[in-house]
Amino acid sequence: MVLKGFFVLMLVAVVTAGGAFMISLDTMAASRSDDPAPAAVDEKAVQQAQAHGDHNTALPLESFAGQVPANSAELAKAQKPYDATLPPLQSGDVVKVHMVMKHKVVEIAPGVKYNVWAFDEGAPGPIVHVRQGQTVEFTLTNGGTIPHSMDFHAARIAPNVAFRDVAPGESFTFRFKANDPGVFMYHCGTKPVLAHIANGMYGAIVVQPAKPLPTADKEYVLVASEWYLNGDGLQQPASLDMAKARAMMPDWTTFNGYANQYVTHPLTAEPGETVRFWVVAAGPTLDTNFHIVGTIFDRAWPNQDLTRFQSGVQTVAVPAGGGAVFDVKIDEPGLYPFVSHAFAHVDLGQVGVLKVGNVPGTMSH
Ligand SMILES: [Cu+2]
Repeated sequence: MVLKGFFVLMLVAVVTAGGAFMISLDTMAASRSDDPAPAAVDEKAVQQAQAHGDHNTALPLESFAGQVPANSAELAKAQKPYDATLPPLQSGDVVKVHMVMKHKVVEIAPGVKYNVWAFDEGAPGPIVHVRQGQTVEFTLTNGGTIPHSMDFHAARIAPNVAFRDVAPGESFTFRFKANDPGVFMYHCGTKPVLAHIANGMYGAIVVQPAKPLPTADKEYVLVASEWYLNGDGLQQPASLDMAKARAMMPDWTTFNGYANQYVTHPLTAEPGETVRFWVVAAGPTLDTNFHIVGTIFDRAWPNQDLTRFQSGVQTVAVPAGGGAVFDVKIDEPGLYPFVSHAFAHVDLGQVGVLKVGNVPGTMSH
């Protein structure tokens, strides 16, 4: 079925004491049938450009940003969101973690399917949670058709040994002691890494410091990432468009792999509770500029240096491949969007809501 100039307007209205703050998430799908025919290719110019290494010849690249089916609101409601809750710690000196690399089709936005390379069930992979000083015994089973690997940023270990490629059908185990606290990215490090991360091979490991942080009532893990599609993913699953990945032109950007999922299914807290966000920017290339609308971070640990925090901070850049930790204590009930304040990311889906208290109304109008 062909989309005919389909237009979805999601409005996130947050009523504050001072008035109304409104985020408009315009997801506008161009009419595919109305697309103009591609311009004739100047073969000679292409050859000349290629000879001189000019990759811009292939531009402009086609964007599928915001293209969702007519029943997208229904699909968003039916979606089971990625559980952002920090899982409990395990006891013992050794924590065993086993992940199976799988080829899967997952949804990355309502009705938008993608051929993901997944650690376990999807992208991001499972949240790993250990205490500083515990040993992680990690096993990767490659259920795919090409080599894959695992790179834990929380490890100090020879990567040529531990992060080596694992052949299809094989399993490989390595151990490291989680001596450095923080929230760290993990990812497949097989070449080309851009493709393996862009296809969904990433996740977060939280290493709780031996000296505990101030108490938090709720703890959530957010992995920011972007998706580069070779099709709209509506009729058949999209796959990676490497040219768009190199050009850093994502179609969707997400928290925990699915556009706007915590707008439809907000994270929750009670008024006066301290909420901790453990944030990783998986990229593969873009940073996330973490900000919560309507509040200010009581504590921010940029670059997940847990030895010192900053207070009264509005926005903190989390670099691709990096992490940061944030505490907020919100007293006034309401709907508080969390975003990457590089606002193209919000338009492409990297936005969620922290719902504080039992507030009336919904987020979508
Ligand atoms: Cu891989």
